[in-house]
Amino acid sequence: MPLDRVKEAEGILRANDRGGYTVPAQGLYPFQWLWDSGFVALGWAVLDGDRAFAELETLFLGQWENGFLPHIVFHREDAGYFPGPEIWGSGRKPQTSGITQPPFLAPVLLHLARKFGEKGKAQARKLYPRLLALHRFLHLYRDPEGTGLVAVLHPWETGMDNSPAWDLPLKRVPRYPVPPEARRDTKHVPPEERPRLEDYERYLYLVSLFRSLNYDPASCYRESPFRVVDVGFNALLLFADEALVELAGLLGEDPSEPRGWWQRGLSALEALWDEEAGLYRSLDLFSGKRIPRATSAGFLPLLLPLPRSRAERLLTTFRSWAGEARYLFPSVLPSALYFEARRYWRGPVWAPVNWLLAWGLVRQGFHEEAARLKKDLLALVEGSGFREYYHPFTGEGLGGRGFSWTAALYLAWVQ
Ligand code: 2M8
Repeated sequence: MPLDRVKEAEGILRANDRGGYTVPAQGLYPFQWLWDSGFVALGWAVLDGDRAFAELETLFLGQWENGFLPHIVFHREDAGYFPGPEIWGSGRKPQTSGITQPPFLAPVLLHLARKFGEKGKAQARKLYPRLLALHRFLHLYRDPEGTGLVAVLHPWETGMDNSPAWDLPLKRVPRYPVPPEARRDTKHVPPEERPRLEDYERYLYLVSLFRSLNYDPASCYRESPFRVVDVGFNALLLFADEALVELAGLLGEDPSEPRGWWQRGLSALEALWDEEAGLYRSLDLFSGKRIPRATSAGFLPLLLPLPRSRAERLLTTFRSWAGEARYLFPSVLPSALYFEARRYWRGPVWAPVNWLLAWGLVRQGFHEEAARLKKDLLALVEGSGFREYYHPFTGEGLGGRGFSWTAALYLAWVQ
């Protein structure tokens, strides 16, 4: 791996470091994002263990008293992002958003605790109760009927904002007028690489609704016109529940509560399996139906223990996708009508997805495909720099530049 790219990756993390937290990209995303911080901590772990733990500790400064962890913590003011803290009006200090993101944090803490020995365990002990409180919040308030799977109430909570999987459920959400000039993202990035205005109008309707409910979790769940069991979010939550069980073992804590969530969730996940399509699909809780869209999130259950036949079926689907793209892994099946090669979560290749899928493929023993995901991501970075996402046919870099999670995962992968 080219040494200058390693240096560049390190330079990006240092340039995006705001002292205890890392912004995803200068200008475009000037605050701390939940799941970005998880990936970024893996990169910091290569350079500086204390800084890796600090990333998570600073994120948890934004945790609410009920265990909820917001998807953005606004540690400092910056007018460069919309919607900013004044729109969210969470009334918290530090100011935060009022929705969450995939809780990809316990696997990171487990990795850090193992990597940094006694010191790592001492740090993990401080964060463990906070993580447990977050998971408890999610299993309680986002699964009030105890089905084993949790709901997301906003497309931003999935981390895959304008995924085609949300097109149909989002139709139930009214449009809230957003003057095009209010958006800041399209000033940093060409509009054809970002979500459409119509999507933003629905995103903002949900924000105004949750704000009017004072972010009360039970009311938000009840009132939200968008209520989806996202297969990606649930796979990552269950993977994180499993990591909590392992952390509990490492730290001498009682693992029974996370083990219960994990076991119940694993059997409930069966409802998301689509045998005919050979992949998992999200569930729209209003229609009660699985959402017929082929997205990369449907492969994330590879991170979980799966029966052999299921894992092999998923592998077959993976291979058929691989036959349709030059660079893996496209966020949407390229031959699908709703695929858009340059538009954000509707087609491009994303570093964290490659990294998570590779981890899952290794877990299932599919080393060759995991190696391909790594090879492709490294080739994209080496050819096009540390971008937010990449064109799956040409390898062109898209979206933000100097992107933290791409730099961090590159470091973690080449170390
Ligand atoms: C993107 O989402 C934010 C909203 O959270 C946005 O577009 O304004 C997504 O790619 C999300 O997954 C990511 O965490 C965030 C920061 O990188 O940007």
